[in-house]
Amino acid sequence: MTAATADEIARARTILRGARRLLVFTGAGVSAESGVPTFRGPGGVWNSYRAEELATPEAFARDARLVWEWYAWRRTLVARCEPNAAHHAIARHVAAHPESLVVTQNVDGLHQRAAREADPTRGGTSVVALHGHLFGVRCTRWPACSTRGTHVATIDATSADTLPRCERCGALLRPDVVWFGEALEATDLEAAFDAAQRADACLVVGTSAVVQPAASVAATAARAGAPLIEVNAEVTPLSRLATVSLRGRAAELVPALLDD
Ligand code: BV8
Repeated sequence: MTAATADEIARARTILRGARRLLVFTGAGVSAESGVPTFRGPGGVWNSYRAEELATPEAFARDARLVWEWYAWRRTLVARCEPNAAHHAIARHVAAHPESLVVTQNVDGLHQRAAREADPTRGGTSVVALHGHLFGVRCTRWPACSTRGTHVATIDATSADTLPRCERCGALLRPDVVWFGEALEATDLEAAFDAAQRADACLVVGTSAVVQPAASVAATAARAGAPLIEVNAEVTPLSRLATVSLRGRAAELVPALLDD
């Protein structure tokens, strides 16, 4: 479905490859070709669920089993997914340009896996995951209880009694993600907006740019003077801020923009 012209790709490529401090901002669309469903648009998971039903602290307080069932399903699905050519091209570029940064809304961990493959030393520190980690959990009594970290074991959400519990205090564990109505980690926001202010170019891949405050990261970079290059299957609210807005698939366009 690539509608981007060779001239648009060439112009975008010149801008991106000339950047020393590239900010890469991504959403669910960068992982679509890895088999991870997007939230909005055709086949999006929000189509069969309403975000308010599942991705909120109120939903978890009302029905933790249902929310864990949804996250258990996504964990099982994402565990079978691999980073695609877009994740790898981004990781290679960022490994070769250490002042660059990936800021993602995705919780699937695919950027971090590609980053560790491209640069085992810097690896995951080149990725800021604004909305948390699908394979992370934290105690529902956090920060009073300090339990928080990676949890890859299968979640049994068949009943409230089989939901994961904190080994330290016995309280329920929750997914370590940012739900609607919850604040993002201050350190993540600071890193993201600092990178946006300092970027000399911004590549936006696969986001509908409707979720805040994340979507403001790319807009901040554009307003601070960084040329914005957008890769998306559709027009988004960021398209009008883009120097070049490319219609097409991330796994096809991103390597064409970044690879040698
Ligand atoms: C907060 C959880 C305050 C993890 C998610 C203004 C300012 C601040 C807040 C708000 C505001 N206005 C409204 C709000 C409230 C709310 C919000 O933004 N609502 C929206 C819906 C209007 N924001 C919040 O609640 C945030 N918190 O502000 O707290 C606060 C402050 C202090 C103290 C207390 C509270 C928290 C938001 C985080 C919500 N959590 N996920 C999880 O389970 O995943 S958001 C969810 O949406 C995902 O993280 C997802 O990544 C994110 C954004 O979606 P996208 O990534 O863009 O994905 P989408 O499917 O929408 O689009 C995919 C795109 O890819 C499409 O454009 C498609 O065309 C394209 N595409 C598809 N295939 C391809 C492709 N492109 C290229 N190639 C392809 N192959």
